[in-house]
Amino acid sequence: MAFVETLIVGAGLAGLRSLYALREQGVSATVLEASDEIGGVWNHNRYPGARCDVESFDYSFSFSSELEQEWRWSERYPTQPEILRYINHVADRFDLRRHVELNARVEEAAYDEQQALWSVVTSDGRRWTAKVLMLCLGQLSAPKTPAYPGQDSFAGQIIVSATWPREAIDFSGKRVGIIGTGSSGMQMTPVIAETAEHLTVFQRTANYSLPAANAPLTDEEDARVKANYAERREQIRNSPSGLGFRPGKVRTLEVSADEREAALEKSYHRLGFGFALTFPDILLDEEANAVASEFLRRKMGERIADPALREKLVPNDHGFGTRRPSVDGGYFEAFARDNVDLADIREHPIREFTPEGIRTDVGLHPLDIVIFATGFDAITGALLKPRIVGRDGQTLAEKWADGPLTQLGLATAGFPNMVMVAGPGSPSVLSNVIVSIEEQADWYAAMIAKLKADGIAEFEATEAAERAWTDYVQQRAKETLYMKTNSFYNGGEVAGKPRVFMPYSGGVRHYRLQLQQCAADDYAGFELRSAPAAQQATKQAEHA
Ligand code: NA7
Repeated sequence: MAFVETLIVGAGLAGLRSLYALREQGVSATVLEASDEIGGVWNHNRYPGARCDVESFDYSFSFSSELEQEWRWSERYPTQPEILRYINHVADRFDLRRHVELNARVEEAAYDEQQALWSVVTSDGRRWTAKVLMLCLGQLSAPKTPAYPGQDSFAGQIIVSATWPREAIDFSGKRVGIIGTGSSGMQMTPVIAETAEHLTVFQRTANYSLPAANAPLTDEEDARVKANYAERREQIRNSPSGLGFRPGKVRTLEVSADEREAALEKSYHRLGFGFALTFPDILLDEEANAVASEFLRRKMGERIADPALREKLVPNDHGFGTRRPSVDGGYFEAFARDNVDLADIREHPIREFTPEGIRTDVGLHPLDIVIFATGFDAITGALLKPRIVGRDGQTLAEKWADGPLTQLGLATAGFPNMVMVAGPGSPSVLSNVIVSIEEQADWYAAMIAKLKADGIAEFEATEAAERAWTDYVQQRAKETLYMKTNSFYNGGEVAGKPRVFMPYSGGVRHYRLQLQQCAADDYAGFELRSAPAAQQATKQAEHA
């Protein structure tokens, strides 16, 4: 059984960045990674067209100016293979790999209250003990796949976008079906359409999307950004979602219709996700949101020539941004091809799979390959996959049965010496997640080093603090339109999941200030104990 000061679970961006931060603080750490490769979601989501919809320069680490200067992104929005290369480069460049155990899927982590130690078992029976357990399991990393009647009888191949096989899939001469029209489905559609004999996109909910305006990065642009990278990072850290965009100052309905149109038109072409901040109230006020939504519906409509198809592909059941929109590279245009069809499975649901394909109530779609691009059990799904047992034998799943409870998105009461990165209660999926990861990783590393220096055996979030923060997260969400529709922000993506808003919507800057304040107040909201609570209790009982 190996002992390490901190055990990190997950070798994606969060796990590797946390490992780096801890090492800088002189804290030993090992990362346990279930896969045989590092990279997290960027290792698993290898589907054609997979790409980040945050710009390359900003979807990257800021801790090393040498790294910033030497890495050359090739396009405005990075592809999955390029991000995976970047992650591998970082691991080699900073010698992180030797602290990573691959093929180590954590099955159970249990807290020993007497020793104040986490004991971790992997699926192959290996064991570790650690003082601190750091969960870096991702936000959109526990895939959610449907189970249709007859699915096992399908004679073709079923592929899940989030666990895409390593070997290349040849779509030529194949009849392909994609189920799901979130970012993953929208990204892969135009790419697969190019080679498949026929492609059917099965849509349940139409989604908003903006054109990505992707382009190769020129040497001039590369040099321009690198000359002022620190300034750019500062702007990013101080923007609401860590994307560098500042919200417009004037409210939507305070300007004339012409000015409104001009402002929306300008950001539509230049900003990607920044479109949501054209006016400060687009995600806060229904009237303002209706204006932005109507504008986008019109824009999406202009990309679809066939009126019947337009009616189906343009969303009409929720406001822009209340669910995660997409940034696409030719999704709507793909439907103009002769080999691409839409199947509206809201109107005509999937009844069953047969050996030949998918049957809806209007007939059979003969298929050779079916792709599930059906999303994730978001934010809490991956955290609840291993059995995590805290004090008094309580599991994390039991503790969070009615929704996640966290002090500042950092930790939860009853689970001493356990923290999570970019989890519920933090900006998480509402932010450029790398900004959130770096912020927390450095904060945790400093905290863990300080507690080590001060001889603290145990730190634990208090119930009062986590109740207050969780209520505050809900209250901030109520100031927005995010609870107006079901989404993976609020548990609406999984039947039976508690419907609570999970990420913190107050922005990365405000979140950082809260973290700083917590540390400045001697880790307010945490109990710091020089000896484990259980030992103290035993001693008190002996003295009594
Ligand atoms: P999303 O955005 O959660 O999209 C999942 C899609 O799959 C969405 O259109 C769902 O429709 C659809 N879905 C889910 N379950 C079903 C079933 N049972 N039948 C039919 N359709 C279904 O996940 P993505 O992977 O596309 O995007 C996540 C990415 O966003 C992530 O990789 C980051 O890049 C950011 P619904 O809306 O639920 O009706």
